[in-house]
Amino acid sequence: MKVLIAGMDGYLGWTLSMYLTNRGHKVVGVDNFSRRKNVKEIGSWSATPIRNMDERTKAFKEVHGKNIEFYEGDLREYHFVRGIIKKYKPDTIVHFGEQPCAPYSMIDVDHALFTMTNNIVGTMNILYAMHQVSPHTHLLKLGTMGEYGTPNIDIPEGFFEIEYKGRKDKLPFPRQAGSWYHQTKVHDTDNIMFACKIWDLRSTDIMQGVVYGTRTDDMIDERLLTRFDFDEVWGTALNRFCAQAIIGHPLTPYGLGEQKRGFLALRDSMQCLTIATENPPDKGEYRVFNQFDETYTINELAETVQKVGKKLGYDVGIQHPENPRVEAEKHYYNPHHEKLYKLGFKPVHPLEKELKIMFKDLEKFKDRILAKKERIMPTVYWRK
Ligand code: NAD
Ligand code: USQ
Repeated sequence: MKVLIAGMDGYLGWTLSMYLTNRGHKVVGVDNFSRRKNVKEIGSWSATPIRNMDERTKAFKEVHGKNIEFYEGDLREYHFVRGIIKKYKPDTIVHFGEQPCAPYSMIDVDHALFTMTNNIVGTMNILYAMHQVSPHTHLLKLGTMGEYGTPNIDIPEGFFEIEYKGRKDKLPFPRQAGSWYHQTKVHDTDNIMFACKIWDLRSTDIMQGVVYGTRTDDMIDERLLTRFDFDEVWGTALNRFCAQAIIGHPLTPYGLGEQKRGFLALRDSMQCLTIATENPPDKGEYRVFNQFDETYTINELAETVQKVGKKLGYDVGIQHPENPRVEAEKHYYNPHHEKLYKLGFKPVHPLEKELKIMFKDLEKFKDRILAKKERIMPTVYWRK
């Protein structure tokens, strides 16, 4: 299949580009490198020393003998988006190309507006361009489990049957996002659903949980590593905890630490996205997959990292900083996730095994984590 990856330079984008190419797909990518710039802006960097895109694609060719094509460009520019989609007429567009970080979106009005416009405009441009020049293309769009929030009832995969005042309907499950970033995904969801309805486009909206991990099997050379963030703004929970354990910083479950989320390993995210790519929806179909492996409370994750760290000889402490976010710290959480399993998804590694791989990888970059140690404790508060 021909696959266009929007946001190819990112954590998931670079990883999927290699993964799909090695499965025989033809991959073309775009990115404007805003992630690299925005991480630098807050005084941080990736623990893994990531190469520039030219070096990455050359190293991939050298190591795996295959080509990955790349174009620098901004998804907010309609003519760029239309041009690339018209040229390649991809079977699938995997759309990662958004500002993905909740704390970054909560810094101030400028960061909130950047996140809103970047994410919503980029997705609108892709939808319009698909309609105009490539209506057969399948849009595989990265949304987030965080769109649903933490309601006191089970969370279905996108839609649910509801009876109200004696009448029944199948409706989109209510969204209750917890940051300006998560709100952009809700707006995208509405826009994609509408575009599928009026233009007969096809799309899979992936409600993905939090991804963790340092590698996939394609990264057999250090030049092929993907980024790995650990600071208070850009790092996600489990990745942060591993980096903290490596440098002897106490782990940081916020508040009570009983917040529950869906998680999946980077290699499992690749497997799921490949399954969705290779099993497209019908023309006019908008479908939702909840993409995660297991749910854990943040305390469970911290305790597991502590346990694995201790086995490997690290002295791992846990502290509970004041929660910088506005979120339920104790709540019901039971999201459904059957569709990907029905299509063949089999999670590859249990959590503890993946954590051991992460410890081993990150130990090599301990100095880079130590160098940004002052960027670990939270400074971005939702109620500031
Ligand atoms: P990332 O920031 O590493 O990757 C996104 C890439 O898109 C970056 O390289 C960035 O430079 C690029 N980009 C952003 N705006 C762009 C624009 N206007 N034009 C061109 N390129 C642009 O993020 P990630 O962690 O790889 O996440 C990828 C997607 O998956 C995001 O949409 C995110 O919201 C979603 N997601 C991520 C996770 C996770 O845990 N990493 C979980 C659920 C959903
Ligand atoms: N948390 C801590 N301590 C930390 C970091 C986080 O307790 O040091 C808590 C947060 O308060 C939150 C939970 O862990 O309750 C998850 O936070 P996170 O930073 O790991 O993830 P989140 O902000 O939700 O965002 C990440 C990705 C985003 C994706 C989302 C999936 O950055 O792109 O959309 O995970 S989900 O969480 O399902 O919405």
